[in-house]
Amino acid sequence: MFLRRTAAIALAALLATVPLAAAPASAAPGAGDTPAAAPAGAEGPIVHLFQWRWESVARECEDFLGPAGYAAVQVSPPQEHVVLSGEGYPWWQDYQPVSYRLDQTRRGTAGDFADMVDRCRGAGVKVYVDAVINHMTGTGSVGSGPGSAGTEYEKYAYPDLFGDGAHGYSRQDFNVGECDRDIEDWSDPWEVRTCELVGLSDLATGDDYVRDRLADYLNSLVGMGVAGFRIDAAKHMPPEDVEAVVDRLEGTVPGWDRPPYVYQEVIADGAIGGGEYTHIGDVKEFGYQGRISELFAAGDLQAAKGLGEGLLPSEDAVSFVVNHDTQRTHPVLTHRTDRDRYDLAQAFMLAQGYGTPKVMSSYDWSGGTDEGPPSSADGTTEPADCDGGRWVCEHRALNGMPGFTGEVEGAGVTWLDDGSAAGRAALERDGSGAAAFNASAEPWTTVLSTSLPDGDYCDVASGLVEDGTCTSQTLRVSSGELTVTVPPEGAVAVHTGAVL
Ligand code: LM2
Ligand code: CA
Repeated sequence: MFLRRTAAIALAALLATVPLAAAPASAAPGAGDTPAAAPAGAEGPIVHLFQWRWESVARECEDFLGPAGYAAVQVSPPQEHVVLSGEGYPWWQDYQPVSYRLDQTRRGTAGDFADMVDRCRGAGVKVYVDAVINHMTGTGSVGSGPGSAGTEYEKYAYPDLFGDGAHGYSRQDFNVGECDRDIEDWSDPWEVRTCELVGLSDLATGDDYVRDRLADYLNSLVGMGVAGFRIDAAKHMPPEDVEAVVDRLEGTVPGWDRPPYVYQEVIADGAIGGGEYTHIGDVKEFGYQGRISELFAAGDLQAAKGLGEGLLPSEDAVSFVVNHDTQRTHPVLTHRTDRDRYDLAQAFMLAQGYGTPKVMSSYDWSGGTDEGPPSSADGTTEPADCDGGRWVCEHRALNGMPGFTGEVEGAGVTWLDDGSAAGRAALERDGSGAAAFNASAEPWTTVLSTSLPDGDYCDVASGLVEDGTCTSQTLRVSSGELTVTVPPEGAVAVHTGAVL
């Protein structure tokens, strides 16, 4: 253990001193004779439909996500999970895998899952899966049992990973021989990556057997048309381990003709930086998340113009205002604290152009932060309903803003306001879009000087183009001028992809 630890510290020190540019690039598609390819860059905004049933996601892809311009939907973990009836079926059951079977989870069957992937693809929306690959179960109220699909397990013993009896994990497939306790010293990268995260049995991701099983799981999803992965707890695995699994992924997603997109959960701190993982795939930028929520909570839109400075390069980052963890643990700006301002922050993120934006769509809770989504008595999740109840459906309030993000991709940013009001800002994405944001209680009428072509545009901050007509107000650009009245705590946005 001592030797391994010393080597790991030396490696961490080395990684910290290697300039980012020297990080090895993954093989290009078609290079050599392996199917592995460089993970694809994202192709537009993502929405996280947290805890939604598969058939509800399928319906939402068709009814809203495709028409609104979302490129992808992130779904909650699809693998068999623990069932904690004694704890009221908390949402985080899903982050304790029992096997990689999709047969039966709280969100539906394997058939429902496959149908969702097909229907979302038909609507032009990719499905990204939350991949829990750092660990299996923990030591909660239930230390063993059948999982959601009936597989027997106990901590460090998962005999049947794929339902065919061919492969399992046993004690040797975990880091328990290296470190058999919780992470205590978070300043030590070796410990963060080898010991147990909140008691969860930590997989020996350095071993080929484990890497092969993880790749079997992810490739079975790719084979169904799953087009990307959020790598859960990536920070808790050495970059070379994550890379070894990503290198094993199929090079082409059926129906999308490109490799899977990979983005990683790395909550960067003094010990571990996001830049250690950007050669593998994109990284969730928690620095952006912290700043945008604080600046919007404070109503400082002028300062928000500088969001992104000093963070990961935009092309390596996934940007977000909240995720399912921060809305519970650091609720600075959420649907519960200040709904209008929070919606405004997500709209601003979609317009500003830093990173690949990921919109959060939540369910509300009243019985504490562990409370699961609306469920039946057996812990099975109920269909999502945006017309009432606890499903918040924040993504619906953003209307056609994701289409704005897609249309203006790559265009430079020019600020159009005069900078005189802290709570008001307007921008142009050069030649392709313009938007104005108003974090104040009064409406804001202003004339924007824009390089957008003359014409009638749909306001996608409050509507969408449906069957050639705008469901909201139409705004006219004439001789390079666009007059807008931005509602209190609201936005106005137009782009060249939504012209009437
Ligand atoms: C993540 N990203 O890296 C997820 O975003 C986060 O939601 C997950 O934690 C975490 N990593 C592990 O996948 C959640 C939840 C924890 C919960 C775990 C496992 O936030 O509270 O831990 O999932 O279900 C729970 C109990 C905890 C207990 C542990 C093990 O809350 O008290 O620790 O299970 O039984 C003894
Ligand atoms: Ca680990």
